[in-house]
Order: sequence, then C-alpha cells, then structure tokens
Amino acid sequence: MNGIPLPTPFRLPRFYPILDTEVLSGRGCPVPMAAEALIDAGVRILQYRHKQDWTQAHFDEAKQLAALCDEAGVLFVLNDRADFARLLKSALHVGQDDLSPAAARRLISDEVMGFSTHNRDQLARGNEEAVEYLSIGPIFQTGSKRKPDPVVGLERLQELRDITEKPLAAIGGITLENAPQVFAAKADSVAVISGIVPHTCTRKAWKSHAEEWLRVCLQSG
Ligand code: 3NM
Repeated sequence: MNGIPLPTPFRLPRFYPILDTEVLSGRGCPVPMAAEALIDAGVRILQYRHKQDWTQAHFDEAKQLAALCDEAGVLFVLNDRADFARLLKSALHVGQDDLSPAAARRLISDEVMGFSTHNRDQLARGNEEAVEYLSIGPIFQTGSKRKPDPVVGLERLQELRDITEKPLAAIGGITLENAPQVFAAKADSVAVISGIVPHTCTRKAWKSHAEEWLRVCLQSG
C-alpha cells in the first residue's frame, strides 16, 4: 500500500427523484417548493431536468436547488448540461444524444456522472465509460419523454443487469405500485418523474408522498 486511499465505490441512492420543469409547470407545482419538500423527506439525490431552451431563470433555479442540496448533503444532479454542471460544480447526467461522457468528464472533472442507456449494446458500452452510474429505460411506457426508446420490461431488465457492475438506475413509468418489481428485477435505484408528483401540489403532500416512496424503496428488493 502506498498510503493513497482507494476511491470509495459510488453508491446510488435507491430513490432517485427527478424534477422535470415541464411536468411540474403542467401541474402548477413550483420546482423549489418540491425540492425543499423532497429534501425534507430525506431523499439523498435529486435531479433537475429542463429539456426546453435554458434562460437565466432556469439557471438561477438550478443554482437555487444546488444550494439547497449542498446544505442538506444531498447529491444534486443536472440533466444534460455539462457546461452548467461545471458552473454549479454539480453532478451530471448525460444521455445518448448529449455531449459524450468522455467529453463531459473534461468539463466536470471528478464530479459524479450518470449515463442513460436503452438496450444491451448501449449498456455494455456505457459500462466502459468513466461514469459512476448508468440508467436503463424505459422499463414501462412513459409519458414524460419525447420519442422514448422501446420498452425494456422487467424480464429484460433482470437479464441485462449483469452486464455492468456499476450502480444501475431503472427509469420510465415507475410508480409506487410497480417499484417493488423493479427492485426484484435487480435495479439498484428507481428514477422517477411523474410518479413523484402528489395529487395536490402542496409542500405537505410532496413530503408525505416522498416519504412513502422512500419507505417502498428501502423495503423492496
Ligand atoms: N428517460 P416517468 S424514460 C427521462 O428511457 C426518461 O432513459 C427515460 O419519466 C429512458 O417517471 C424517462 O414519468 C421518463 O415515466 C421518465
């Protein structure tokens, strides 16, 4: 041993909520209020996803969430935008059509990075990338993504699971009801957009719904 500590393997939290600006504005839910309630409920990771054009207001909102997460020791992940992740010194999640993980790595140095995959080949290639975790989906039909890839399903999720030793998040159509099956198919984490939005958009409802998610995720698998 040369005295240099080995890097500790990255552990992906089992519940991975994603705050999607379009989904939340469609339900009349302010993003910062949802973030505060999720953090209050005890989530350990939170992603900000904005698929339309970015304005200063979106950057400011992401910055506000990054600060809330930092304060609470929650991992803040920005979707797609390596440039903004660099400015915010945040974690990053990239997809197949974004800047490649290798190029993004040059911008965000050693921050956590995740990479989306949708089939066997992409998962195998993702395993070779310098990313801390991978995602695979859509597991079920989803209404939250434009032009989603073909549904992977639970059976294939379990078959593909062993292609990588990296932590694997399952995404797409995951609900409180089907999450236990997703963990039974050996996903390490469930990443969720619409399923985390409570029926009424109050801070109290967000918090208790997130607590229910955390309970289900910690009990399953
Ligand atoms: N990525 P919901 S599916 C953002 O297949 C995203 O990689 C997917 O939203 C993939 O939880 C998806 O509302 C949408 O189904 C997930």
